[in-house]
Amino acid sequence: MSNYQAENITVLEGLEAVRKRPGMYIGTTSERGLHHLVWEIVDNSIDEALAGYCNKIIVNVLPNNIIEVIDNGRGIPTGTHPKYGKSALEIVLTVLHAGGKFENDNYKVSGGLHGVGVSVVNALSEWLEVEVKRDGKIWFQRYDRGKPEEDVKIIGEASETGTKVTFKADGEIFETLVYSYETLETRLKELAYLNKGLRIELNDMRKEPVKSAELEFQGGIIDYIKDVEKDSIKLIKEPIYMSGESDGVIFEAVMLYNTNQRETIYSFVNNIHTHEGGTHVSGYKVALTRVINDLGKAMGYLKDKDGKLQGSDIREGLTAIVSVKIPQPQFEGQTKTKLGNSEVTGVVSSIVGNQLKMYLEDNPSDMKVIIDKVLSSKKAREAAQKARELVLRKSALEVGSLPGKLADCSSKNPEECEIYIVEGDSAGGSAKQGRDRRFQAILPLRGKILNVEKAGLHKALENSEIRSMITAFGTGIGDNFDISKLRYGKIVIMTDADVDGAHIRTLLLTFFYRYLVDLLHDGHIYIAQPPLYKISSGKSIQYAYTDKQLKEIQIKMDGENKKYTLQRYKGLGEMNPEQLWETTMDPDVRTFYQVKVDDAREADLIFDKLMGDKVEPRREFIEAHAEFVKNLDI
Ligand code: 28F
Repeated sequence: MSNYQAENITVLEGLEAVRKRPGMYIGTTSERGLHHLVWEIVDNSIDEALAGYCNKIIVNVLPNNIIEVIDNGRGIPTGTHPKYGKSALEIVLTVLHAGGKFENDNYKVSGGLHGVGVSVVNALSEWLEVEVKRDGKIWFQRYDRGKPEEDVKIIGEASETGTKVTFKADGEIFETLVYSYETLETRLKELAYLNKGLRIELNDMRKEPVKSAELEFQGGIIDYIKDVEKDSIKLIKEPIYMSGESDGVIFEAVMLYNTNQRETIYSFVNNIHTHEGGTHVSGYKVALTRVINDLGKAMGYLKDKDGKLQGSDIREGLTAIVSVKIPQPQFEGQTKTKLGNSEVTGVVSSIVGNQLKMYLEDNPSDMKVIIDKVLSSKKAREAAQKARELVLRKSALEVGSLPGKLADCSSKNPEECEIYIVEGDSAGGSAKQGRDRRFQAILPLRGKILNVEKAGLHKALENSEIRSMITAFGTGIGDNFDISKLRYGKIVIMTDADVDGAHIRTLLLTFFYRYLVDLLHDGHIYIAQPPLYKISSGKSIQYAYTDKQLKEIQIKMDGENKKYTLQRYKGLGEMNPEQLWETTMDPDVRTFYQVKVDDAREADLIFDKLMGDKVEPRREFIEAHAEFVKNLDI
């Protein structure tokens, strides 16, 4: 049997193999598989572009869903192939994987099936025609289900070069023969972004008027990231672009920061979207983390107390596109979209390490913005972590102890239970002794709780008083807040009636408003009203809760010519437990003020004015309220 016949049998067996098990070559025979036919052909043109010989590709969808792809590359070689004694063109179109680009080391791209070659498309087409302009001639061949109708022949002359492939997918193989314009445009647009300067035209000629897209991006992936991020709020004015080549790896990447919390990294190898990432992405991440940490310190934006910033914090709000082109990509992962080549990690991390460092040194304002964003991400993460721990610890504590300072009540029914937040140990002591321990719990606070105004949740959670309260309440905080876990129906703020007491109360209301606002919404927060004065005359003791009440009592006393002594309560600690109970805690006698959300909001606004950063509003507020100041803390 001659070499020629042997080759023919190989070709026939190859085409039969493809037609028998198309899924082995193009994944499915559904709409996705149908579009893979186009990607295989287009990828060969892209290869020509990558090799530097093609800068224009046209994709036409003709009536009856015939696809036509035209490029202005060198044209598939047509000379007699030394091994097969036939035109190289026929070999490329009929021998499996003879697309040849597998062998030599230019950059085989592919539509995601890693370049099974145009011969597969040929085998799966009812018919296919190829037209090559090369060496001043136009070469032509037509195939039926992959089998040449006749030898390659010259059908004309041409001065330019290029390849045109026209084909009709085989209705015997595919579930559908209808192409989606959107699917074609989306992928062709991505290819145009990934191959800057390449012009790709798409024309849908299946019906009038023709629908077309002209896809060409001189900015390449810079244009890509601007399009992807067109609706987001950017933190840095321009995307950061890096590129380089070494050890046969062509690399480029572009990145920007926006105000959201997501990390978005699109990565590609030879234009294949590596959804599962791989060594090119890890190389990029390693370098990014190193540069932000090292440069952050060197430029004085990071203090030692900030510690080493974690990659995940650094990548919050980051969008990046990483694209490498390598001759022999090894794909791994579930869907074969993870790059495995280990040599790529080092190449990418050194290019990014150098170029990102240079860029940020030249743009310190960008560096500052990035560091600020990363630090706030870090703090938010830590706060969330602490809040989770609180909840965990609380549930752990559930079995045993709650905050040491808490004198809990015996009832476990939140409806009837109330917790008093009391300022200072002396008042705390009287409250513990004076209370009804069946339904009244006492949590003494030592000194001022944190000024949560400027601190933020992470800082607030570092404050033990605040942590005690959250643990005692049982609801958790932040993302973990769950009001159904509240352990008390009433949370009662019981502070002294002096300036300090008012300050503590404002701090507490601000904290509740900022971090536990649902407790306010649901009406769980109260303010105890201890008496301001004790009027004693002989055995009888009366209490006045307001100046007005005092006046009325005094007028009455005077009217009856009674001698009386008057005591102004400066602090709760001046009352003994019985007095505290009968004036302030006994449900039958006491007056509580139930806090509304706007009270707390008012407190928050006042707090912001008095304790926030802006000086002007504070001055205005004090001047406006000076006349009401009775006992100003000097
Ligand atoms: C519409 C589809 O398929 N374009 C292609 C070329 C160019 C060459 C090539 C293709 C080398 C020897 C295996 C030309 N001159 N468009 C396309 N353009 N294949 S496919 O070579 C094939 C390999 O056989 C080409 C010099 N080197 C390569």
